[in-house]
Order: sequence, then C-alpha cells, then structure tokens
Amino acid sequence: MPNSSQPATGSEIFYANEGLLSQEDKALAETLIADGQHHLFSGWDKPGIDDDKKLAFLKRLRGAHRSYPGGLPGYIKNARVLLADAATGSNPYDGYAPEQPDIVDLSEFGDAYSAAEAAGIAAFAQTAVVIVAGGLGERLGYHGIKLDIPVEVTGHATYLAHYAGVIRAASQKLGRPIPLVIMTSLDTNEGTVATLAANKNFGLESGQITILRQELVPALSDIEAHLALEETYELMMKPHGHGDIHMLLHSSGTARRLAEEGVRYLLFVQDTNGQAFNAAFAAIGVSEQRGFDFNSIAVNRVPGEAVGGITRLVKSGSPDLTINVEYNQLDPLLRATVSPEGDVPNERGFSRFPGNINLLVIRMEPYLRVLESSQGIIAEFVNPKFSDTSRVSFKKPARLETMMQDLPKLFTAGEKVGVTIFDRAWCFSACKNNLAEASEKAAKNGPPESASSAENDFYLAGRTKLRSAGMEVVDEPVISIRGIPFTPGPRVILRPSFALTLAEVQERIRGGSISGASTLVLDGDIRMENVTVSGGSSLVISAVPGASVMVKNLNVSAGPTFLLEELGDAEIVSAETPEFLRIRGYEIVNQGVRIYEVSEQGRWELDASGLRKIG
Ligand code: UGB
Repeated sequence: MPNSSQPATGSEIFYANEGLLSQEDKALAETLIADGQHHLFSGWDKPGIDDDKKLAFLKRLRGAHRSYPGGLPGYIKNARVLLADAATGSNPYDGYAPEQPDIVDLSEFGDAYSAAEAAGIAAFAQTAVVIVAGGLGERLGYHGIKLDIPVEVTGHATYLAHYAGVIRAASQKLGRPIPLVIMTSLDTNEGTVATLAANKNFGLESGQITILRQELVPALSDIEAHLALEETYELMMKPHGHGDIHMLLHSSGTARRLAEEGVRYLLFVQDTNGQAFNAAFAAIGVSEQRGFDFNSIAVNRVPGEAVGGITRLVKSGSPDLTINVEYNQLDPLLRATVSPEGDVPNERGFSRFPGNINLLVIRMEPYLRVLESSQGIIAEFVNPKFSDTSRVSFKKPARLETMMQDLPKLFTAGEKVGVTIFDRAWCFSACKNNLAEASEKAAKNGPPESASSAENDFYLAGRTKLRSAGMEVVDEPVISIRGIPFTPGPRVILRPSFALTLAEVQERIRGGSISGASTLVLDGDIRMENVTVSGGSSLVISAVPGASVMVKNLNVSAGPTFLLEELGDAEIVSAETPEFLRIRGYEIVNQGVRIYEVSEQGRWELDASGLRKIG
C-alpha cells in the first residue's frame, strides 16, 4: 500500500481496488501496467468511491482488447513501431518513383466494354457485395445514417434500397442469392439494423445479409503509445478507418464462409455512390479477363481533390507496388519525384494518376491468404500532430488507422494489381459534401459531390443508357441550384429490376425519344418500342416479378408530372423541411402522375389505347 504522505502509483491504487475485479479484468489491467500504462489507474479513488465507474472503465478496456487482433498489448506494440517511424519523419515512399499502373480503359462504350460487362455479370454469380457504411457523413451535415439518404427524390429510393435492388435483381437473374455484407460502426449500426427491419431487408433473404460492426480503437497521447484518457475512468476512443472491414471479414469468419459458399470475388462499395453498379459488372469482367487479384475502379482525377491517386511505385531492388497514394501524400510524392510542380493538371486537365474511388474488386483466393497472414490488420498508419520539434508529445491524441484500399501493401506472391478507368459520372458520384462546400468546389470546376450532384448524375446515367440503346435524348440546359450545376431533365430512372447491364437496356429499348424536363421511371420486366416522352411530361411503369410489359408507339406529352422546385432561403433552414431535401436545395413534387402499375403476373401491352393483359 502507498505511503500516506505520497500519492499512490497506478499499480498501488489498482491493487487496492483489485477485490472489485473479475479475473479477466485483473489479468488485463496487470498486463497493461506491466506495459507502462500505469497512468490508466493512477487517478482511481480508493475502494468504495466511484466503483461503478471503475467497472465501466474496465469494460471499455476489455471491449477494446477483445476487438483488436492481438488485444491491447498488440495495439500498443504496433503503435510504438509506427510512432517511432513517425518521430523520425520517415517517408514510406522514400526511394520510390511513381509510374502508371496497369490500366484498362473502359471510359467509352464499345466492344471491349460489352465483352467485359458480359464476363462480369456471369462472374457476379460468385461475387459478394461489401458496403462500408461506418462513416458519419460529417462533411455532409446529415444526421441520420447515409444509407438512408434518397439517391433521388422522384421515387425516393435510398442508397440502401438501390444497392439492395441491384442485389435482389441479380440474385433473381443469376439464380443464386448474392451475399451482402454491411460494415457498420457504433454510430451507424442501430440505424442500419432498424432500416433493414423496417423494410423487410428490401426483399433480400435474411441469410443473405451479414452485418459486421467496427469498434473504435484507443487514442494515443504520446510517442510512448500511452493510451489517452478523456478523464479518470474514461478511455478516449477514435475511429480506426474503413480498413477495419478486412479485419472484421477475417475475425468473424465471414470471408472464409463466403469462400466455402463459392464466392470468388468481393466487390467493395462506399455508402453513397449511386453510380457504383453502372461500372461494377464490367470491372469484375476485367478482373476475370486480366486475372487481376485486386482491381481498383478509378476515374480521371482532378488535381488536389480528396481522392487518392493510384500509382505503380518503383524502386530498384524492391518489387513494384501498385497502390493508392492518399490525397494528402500525393503532392509531396510528386514534388519529390516526377513532377517538381506537384499535383498539377496534365495536358488533358487531369492529375497524372487515376483517382481511387474505393470501388474495389478483390479476388477471394489471395484475399484469404493475406487475411490469414495479417489477421486482417491491413497496413495501419498513424498521423500524429507533434506539438514541437522534439517530436515526442502531440497537439491532440492520435490513433492507428487503416484504409481498405491499402490491401496490396501486403501482397507478396506476385499478385496482379490493376486499375479499370471509367467515365467519372458513370461510375462515381458520391454524396459527401454540404451545399456550401459543394458550391465552393463547383466554383473551382471540381466535382461538388453533394446530394444534388449525386442525384443529377443518377439521372444522367439513365439518359446515357437510353442513348446507348439508340433512343433520342435531348437534355435541358444546365441550371445552377445554390451554386451547383443541375440538368433539370429528362430525369430517367431505370431500376435494377428493369436492367442490370448496359446490354440489357440495349436489348429492351427500340427507338423513341425523350426531351424536356420529362420523367421516365421503369421498374420491372418492361420493353419499349417507339415511345416518345416530351414537354416535361412523365411516364412511370412498375411491374411485379412475373409480369412483362411491352410499351409500343406511345406518345406522352402532357398530364400531371414531377415538378422540380427549388427551396427558398427560409425553407432550406426550416426544421419542417426534411434534412434529405435541405442537403440538396430543392424538392421534386409529384403533381399526381399516373403510374402504370402492373400487379398481376402475365404478358401486358401498353399503347395509345391503354394498358391491357395479352397473356
Ligand atoms: N467508412 C467506414 O465504414 N468506417 C470508417 O471508419 C470510415 C469510413 P470517407 P475518405 O472515394 O471519395 C476515401 O470518409 O476516407 C466508410 C478514400 O480513402 O467518405 O476521406 C464510409 O462510410 C479516398 O482515396 O472517405 O476517402 C464511406 O462509405 C477516396 O477514394 C467510406 O468508408 C475517397 O474515399 C469512405 O469514407 C472517395
């Protein structure tokens, strides 16, 4: 026991309290004390005071210990190694020069695109979709889970409804339930589970969905990796990053189970990219065709934007490494090597290296190997902000982080890493920024990545598909809504139940035209021949599974429609206005559009004389 004239040390006061603790907690605390973490206990009171707080504190420590492979001692050990490197200011890319990675360019449609898409939709039968949805959307200023945000406010399909719609349609088409894994966090788990329950899993079987919840990791207060306290009895915890998905797929046994069920590819998708499945099938096809073990779907990157650049790093005596260089590290790397002026536009106006959008196709076999050897801890890093040049203490606590795109850093056996480039708006339009930030980006000709630009691109993808099928599409002139460019029409929504691939759209549409601020929504097994939608009118057709509808020689040019109405200054801040509208600055009002709803199975026809069953 401590001498009464001196304050008790962490270990003394801890032992004074040991009667409170379970064997497991005691063993963990002893390990931590032996590992130099006495301070965690030094502020404790004597037994009888705040005992409930002591137990809650130990529960938190236990949780952090259990959720990290190697437990807290492993975390502290990894942290010390990384912090020592950070203190010396060592550059992970020292000696490497960036070169172009192995790129397949599918930014235009054509034979190569069609062949890749055909190979990919077949391989999708052995693919599982993994959505990382643990992020909070702080930049967006939205308070719910991002998966609940409608990707479009004509039919109000949320991101999760849209993704699930693709998986449902693909499962039906391919005759196999496509597995869906969703990574949640403390912030998003409850909301995600509630949304799935409220929507009956969006028609997916419950066994089809796996939820993996990521945990926070302890913050580190200095170079010695002392775990940071908010206050006595309160451990400071921080997010570990989207790379947790690999750890969770490993530690939960999900990756191995999926492999045993025949899954050959994992497709990783961010929470709010409504364009992801326009490109995903062709990208999976490229992985098949080229034997890519790790295939990053990428875009032409705008210099300075917050997406990483994918480069092949070359250094004599070391194997080449094709990897995402995160946006904060790209400019210094370029300055030190191939571009003294830094991350500046090339002759085409883009950054030298393709932009990572964290839409990844990973082959299961090498993935399992890497998970096994790393326990799923993928290339952790630490980014401490040192308080002075002695590089010992921090301005604020740091933590270890991981990024899901860093997996190739652990490849060792000659795995093939490649990049597939698509047209940007076709494969990527995230909903990440609030209107003020988005309009600043737009003013600098950068991608706004707001809810409005994401919706704009969602309709654009619909128009692009119709055009590729030979339909005449006449765009309205672009307007600006709160500083963000928006094309008011035609607004085209082709649900996954209508077509998953470009080839299917091309097969289902013959001739016809669409123009003005018109709306076309097709949901189900529908074919159109010589259909005209014009004058800001609307055509909405929805058919249940088992019903097929042939729409022929129809001309829609009047009637109630969907009106785009901008929100006024008062409405945009009003608590009465739903937040999903406030983050986009407009609403789309249904004036009472007639919906051709086919709720009975069989063959149907719709033409100028109306809708009727023909078989
Ligand atoms: N996410 C989680 O699930 N858990 C976490 O702990 C953190 C995030 P951000 P970031 O495509 O625009 C990435 O925060 O990290 C989920 C790439 O690193 O939106 O700034 C979250 O829910 C970058 O190279 O992105 O940047 C969301 O679904 C570039 O690709 C996803 O992870 C950039 O995304 C991304 O989280 C981009």
